[in-house]
Amino acid sequence: SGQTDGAYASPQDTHPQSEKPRETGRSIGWHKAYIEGSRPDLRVPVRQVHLTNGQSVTLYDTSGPYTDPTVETDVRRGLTPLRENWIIARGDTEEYAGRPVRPEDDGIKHTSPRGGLRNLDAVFPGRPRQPRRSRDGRAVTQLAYARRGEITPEMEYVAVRENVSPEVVREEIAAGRAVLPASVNHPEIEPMIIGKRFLVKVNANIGNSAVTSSIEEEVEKMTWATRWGADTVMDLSTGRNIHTTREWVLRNSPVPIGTVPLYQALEKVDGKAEELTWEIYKDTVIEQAEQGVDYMTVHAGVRLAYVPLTANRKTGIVSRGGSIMAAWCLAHHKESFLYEHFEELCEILAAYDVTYSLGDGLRPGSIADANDAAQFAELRTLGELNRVAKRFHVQTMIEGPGHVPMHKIKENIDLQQEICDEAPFYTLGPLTTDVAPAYDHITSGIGAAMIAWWGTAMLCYVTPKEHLGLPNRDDVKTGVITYKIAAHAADLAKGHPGAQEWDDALSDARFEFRWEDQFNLALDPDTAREFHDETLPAEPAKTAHFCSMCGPKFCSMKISQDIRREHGTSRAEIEEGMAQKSKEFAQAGNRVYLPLAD
Ligand code: IRN
Ligand code: FE2
Repeated sequence: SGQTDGAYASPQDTHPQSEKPRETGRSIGWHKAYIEGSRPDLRVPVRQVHLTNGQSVTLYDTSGPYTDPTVETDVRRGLTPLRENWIIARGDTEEYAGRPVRPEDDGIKHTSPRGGLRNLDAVFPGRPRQPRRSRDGRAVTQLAYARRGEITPEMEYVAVRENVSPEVVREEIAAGRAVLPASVNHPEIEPMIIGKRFLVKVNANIGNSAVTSSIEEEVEKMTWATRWGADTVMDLSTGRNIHTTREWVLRNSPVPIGTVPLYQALEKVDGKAEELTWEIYKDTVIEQAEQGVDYMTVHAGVRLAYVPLTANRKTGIVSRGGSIMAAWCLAHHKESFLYEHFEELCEILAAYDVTYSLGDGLRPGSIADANDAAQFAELRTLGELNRVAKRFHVQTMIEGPGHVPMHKIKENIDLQQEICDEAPFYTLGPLTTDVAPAYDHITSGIGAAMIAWWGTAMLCYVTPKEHLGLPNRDDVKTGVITYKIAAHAADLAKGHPGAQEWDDALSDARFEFRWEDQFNLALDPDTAREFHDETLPAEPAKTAHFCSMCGPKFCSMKISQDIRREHGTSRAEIEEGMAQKSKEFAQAGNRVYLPLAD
């Protein structure tokens, strides 16, 4: 286990003074508390669930200041830049004039009432800020610091969050087995870590299309996703207001933000892939790095020679980024400009501490195409690029599939870990069957749980709208909850220290019929409460000693409680109790379901 440092053994025991639960005045049933680290400006948020039996359970919390009623938040001002002093104190970055954003980058001129800004301003009205970058071109990455043996405040922060020692965090980052995505231009985030020795993380994608969303809706989707437990958010906005939308999302996000710069670069050439150039791409990467994007998907593994390998596939190339790069390679019959300029790209990312998410542009888009030559050829190139990135001290994770049947999943993670020197794997599901459109959060949740158990560090969520349309608010929530289940199931199977405490607390509440505690401990308290109330709406039902599943007479939990109470707990006594219950059951007509009113 990672629990080598006693100081972080238990949040409750170590820092009782900082656990001051506050009323939120909302029905969410938990309170925000903070665990203070070695310095007063290092306060790690946790979710304190207060149980009716006087105990409390401390859970990981991603929701940011929005759930702390003592903090005033205002989307027009943005969040407090928590990390700013840490970044400045390192003395290795400087502010500079930055790159002017041309109106055509943003598309504000084309704003229509339908995709408009609503009541938000066209530009972010919060505090003016200058972008920051490395002072002398050297890497200012958490990887560079970790390799030098430095434990940064960010590393200590995630150590408290994960209940491990700061040294474990430093070691995992230094070895490239974990990444701590935290751009020098995104001081607002609450640091988090992605790696197989830590809690499995979940990413939620927002902003799939600007046609149907306003800036306001994108900001709201981000806070909504993190409210339910998204550990990172990717802003995949395209179309109009792309720069401004991203600015609003970044300034208000408590979690790291990822993007695919290729999408915006494509906008700049009016969607004509063949007109893309390295210069346009590079310019876009710098623009986004100056804004504070923490990690970027780069499809540099789609090489010219691999494109023909997809010719006989059932579903060809399904990755958006992958198809753009394949189209470019074919149009010019040249090697990918991302592959050719990869070292230069590393220098840029190192100067802002932007983390690579090496894209899987050739991931399978159907069960038939899983684990084929194209997919694994690209993976081998990602392994090569991972080593190049590490030479430049750029933190790197590797993206993975896709659509993969269960029996072919393990090969994916094993191969990735081997080829990519154990760099964090970040997968999209995988979907374990193609036959359930409208339920692909489930087809993929199955694959996600399996691949996470075997060592995948972060799961990219899939919503019920996958393959069908754009996710709305409910879909985002369903996607996040589904993936939190997969991630937590994997944490349990991996024996992550402390993971089972949550299950144990909920099981106790269930066994003791503490309904309110069950709801409040649930991943989705609202739906749990709602379902319960559908069948037993009356208030006393929540304390009644049975649930609606078996009815008052034959609740299994009630029966075993009765046995314990009436007969003690020795084996002979239990058997006797069971025999007694069997007789009662027969006398009542051997019916499992009895009418409630009798
Ligand atoms: C994650 C793993 N494999 C792909 N992803 C996500 O898919 C990635 O992080 C990003 O959010 C999106 C990129 O899709 P395309 O451009 O590869 O289709
Ligand atoms: Fe798909």
